[in-house]
Amino acid sequence: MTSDPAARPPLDKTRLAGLAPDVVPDVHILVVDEVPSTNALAVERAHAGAADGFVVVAEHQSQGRGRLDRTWETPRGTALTFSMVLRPSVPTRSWPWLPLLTGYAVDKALKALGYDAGVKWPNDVLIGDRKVAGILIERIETSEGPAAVVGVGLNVGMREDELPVPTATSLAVASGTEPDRNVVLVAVLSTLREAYDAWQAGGDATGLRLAESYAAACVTVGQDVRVDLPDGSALTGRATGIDPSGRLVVEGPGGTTYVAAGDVIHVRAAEQ
Ligand code: BT5
Repeated sequence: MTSDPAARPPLDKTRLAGLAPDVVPDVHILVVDEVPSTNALAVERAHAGAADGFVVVAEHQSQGRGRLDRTWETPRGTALTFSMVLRPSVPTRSWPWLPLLTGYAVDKALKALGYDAGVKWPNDVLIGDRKVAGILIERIETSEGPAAVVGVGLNVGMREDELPVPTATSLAVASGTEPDRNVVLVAVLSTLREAYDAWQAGGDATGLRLAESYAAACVTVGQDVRVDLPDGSALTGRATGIDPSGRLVVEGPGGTTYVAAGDVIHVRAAEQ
């Protein structure tokens, strides 16, 4: 593993800007050195007319955002922090699938690269029981219609002592080797684009198919969980599946509850 952070190879602007369409179709990648948040920049660009597939990736974020005003922290050069503008043609009622679709694609790309990853509903990607990637989706109205900004933070090269929280891990910590961020980015973007195109093309059956594939990759299904809800209450029970709308199905003492991703503060494995 690289011991000197300054020696970490930078993102390859030329290579990423010039990716051939057969490597990753329909993306245009902008590499920036430092921004407060790639999501904020992508939102700005979407308002200014950026097309579906515009991606901004930063060497460093100074104010990376998590969900619900939480923060996302990664030391310079150790992570992939990027956001993609999407302008889906599917009805907006299907858009709640976007965070799950993204988590599914990141998980699939990591598995293909040899990591033992899994998705935690709704949109965290884990290795073991530690978080390697987080996803933040923002939906906005632009003069060209509704758009979504899909933000992904993926811990790549951090050493154990560089991880921001004890619940985090990185690809380097998980495998003992620091992979090339350019290779990982291309793998994630191509898997994401493929999943997105299949979702857009799939019509009404897509939710069902996606629910099955997602459930198979999802470590939450089959676990006893505690779901913290915005009103301060908590739901406990066994997570038994994902419904065709992407909701988590929880069988509890009071019966079956369908939990939408937007309605949760935290999902945790229930204490035994
Ligand atoms: C997320 O929020 O997991 C969404 C993270 C999205 C980050 C990307 S980076 C590119 C784009 N631009 C942005 O500004 N954001 C997106 P949430 O589920 O709320 O998790 C946040 C929590 O994860 C924090 O409160 C910490 O406990 C923990 N955390 C912070 N940084 C982390 C990291 N690098 N790895 C793992 N966990 C982290």
